[in-house]
Amino acid sequence: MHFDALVIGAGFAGLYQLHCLRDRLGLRVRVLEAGGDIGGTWYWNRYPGARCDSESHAYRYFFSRELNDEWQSSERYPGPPEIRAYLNHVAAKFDLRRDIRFGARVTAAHFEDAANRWRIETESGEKCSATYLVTAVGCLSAANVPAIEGLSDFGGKWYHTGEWPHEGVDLAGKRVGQIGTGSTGIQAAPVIAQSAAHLTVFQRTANYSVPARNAPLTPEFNRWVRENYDEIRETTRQTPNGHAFRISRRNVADVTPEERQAIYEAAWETGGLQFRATFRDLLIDKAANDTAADFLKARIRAIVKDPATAEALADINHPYSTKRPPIDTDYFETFNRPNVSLVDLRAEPIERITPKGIRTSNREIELDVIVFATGFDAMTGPLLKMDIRGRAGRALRDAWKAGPETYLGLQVPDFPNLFTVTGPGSPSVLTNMPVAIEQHVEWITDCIGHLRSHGIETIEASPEAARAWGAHVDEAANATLMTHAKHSWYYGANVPGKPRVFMPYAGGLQRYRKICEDIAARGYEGFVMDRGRTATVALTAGDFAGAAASPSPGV
Ligand code: N01
Repeated sequence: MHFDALVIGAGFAGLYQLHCLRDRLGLRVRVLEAGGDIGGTWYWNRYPGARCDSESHAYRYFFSRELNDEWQSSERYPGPPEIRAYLNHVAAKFDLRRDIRFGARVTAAHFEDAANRWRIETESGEKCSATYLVTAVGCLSAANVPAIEGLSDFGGKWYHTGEWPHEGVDLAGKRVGQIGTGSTGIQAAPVIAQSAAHLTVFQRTANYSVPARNAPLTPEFNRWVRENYDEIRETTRQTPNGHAFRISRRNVADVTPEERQAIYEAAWETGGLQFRATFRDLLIDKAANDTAADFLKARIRAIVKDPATAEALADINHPYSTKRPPIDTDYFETFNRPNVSLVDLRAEPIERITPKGIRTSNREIELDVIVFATGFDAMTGPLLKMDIRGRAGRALRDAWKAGPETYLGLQVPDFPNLFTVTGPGSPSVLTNMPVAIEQHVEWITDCIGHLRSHGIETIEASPEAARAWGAHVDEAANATLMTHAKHSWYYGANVPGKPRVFMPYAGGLQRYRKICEDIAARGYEGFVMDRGRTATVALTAGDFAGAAASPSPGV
């Protein structure tokens, strides 16, 4: 069957892309979704303690005031069931389900030069084709289970948090080992500890965390959200990271040490990702960052009673927020429970998994369940899992051998009419995702509308523009302290053999939006239409100058 557009994925991105292409442009669209229902990341991530770190009033679509008016969130941070309920409401309101095929995992997408179309194949062998292919596969959807020797011999059960069984896992009375202390592990450990007989947390890298301070939302707050839709929406569009809070304009050095302490204490009490918005230079000045890092380490030492455990948890070797900063509910407090212990893998690395548990260099720890909170093959992983081939059969895997090459994170040279929502090279994971998604989906919709109204058959990024954009993505990252955490997944460092390239765009979502708008207004500068029929303009990183000035500390 042939469609005007195929969209891969039915999460926040795929649902809105379907609505835009079908209902605004009038195209024939099909969404192919690997999961059994809509939800994307929230369909798969059902681990204990899973919750969104963005606040409910910002973690939503802003394209429809009516939709905003209709929806009431129950808590400050939405949990997966509430997010799925929200997306179900969206799907029903815009009648989206009829164009979504579930259980359809795309394995291959090949561009046919002669016919100017994409041929798509799913795992079950289903085939179809489309003029435009939009990937809405998420940035964090390819689970990363580290290749630790002996896993296949393990006599208990093991799970990755990103592929958690939908029926749940009964951990009551079980000895659980959790590997990983990123955002996911920090959410999961306190909840696992409540039911497990014993929880052992295996920590390779100590991490900062700020209390989330989740709470039910009052009717007054929900009324405020309805009545201030325009202002909230505007804030998410004007801030570097798409949240509904602004980053302070003051620098750390603008206040006295006492004032600074009071500011940090107030932010700690408020809780959430806003902690990093206390000063504008936290992500660009190491001395400024040290003051936040010291404050947070002191908090860990004050909370955790066992001095050795406190020291291992506070022994953090990257500046605050240079890896994605977690927020938590009682994470550090959890280590005061008698049924929780910490294994510091820097002192005693894992040697192997045994039939009975995990053996470190010092001892064997017996376990019934291993929870891998070990993250994802981020950003490129979900795309490279598929066999995507562009002009002349060129594989995306080959094109990206040295790291992802994109123009604006939206298109790849030699892959015509392929659009990558929140692709590498875009702000994506450094932002409150729905806001970045809306911006991409609307830009793609306008672009396809432009092609159709001008009788243009193909659009693709020019190699020069992609190179210039890549240089600018590097430049933007280098203007921040994020280069101090080269072992983060932002650099692909968590996946052995993955090229070490800073993948998201750190120049700020508001500035990125402006760059995308300007490029479109200049006739899609840097893109090649119908293979050269419309001239492209050669770009250099300097063409995006100034964009690195306002780094976006990320979600
Ligand atoms: O994954 P991570 P995550 N042996 O990669 C450790 C988003 N998110 O799932 O740092 C031992 O951050 C690894 O150690 P190290 C958010 O963007 C969003 O927690 O590599 N340990 C690390 O501690 C987040 O950033 C929400 O040394 C191993 C951990 O596993 C992203 O998802 C909620 C290991 C992995 O941390 C990913 O977070 C939760 C090994 N072999 C998450 N391999 C929202 O609110 C890895 N580790 C929307």
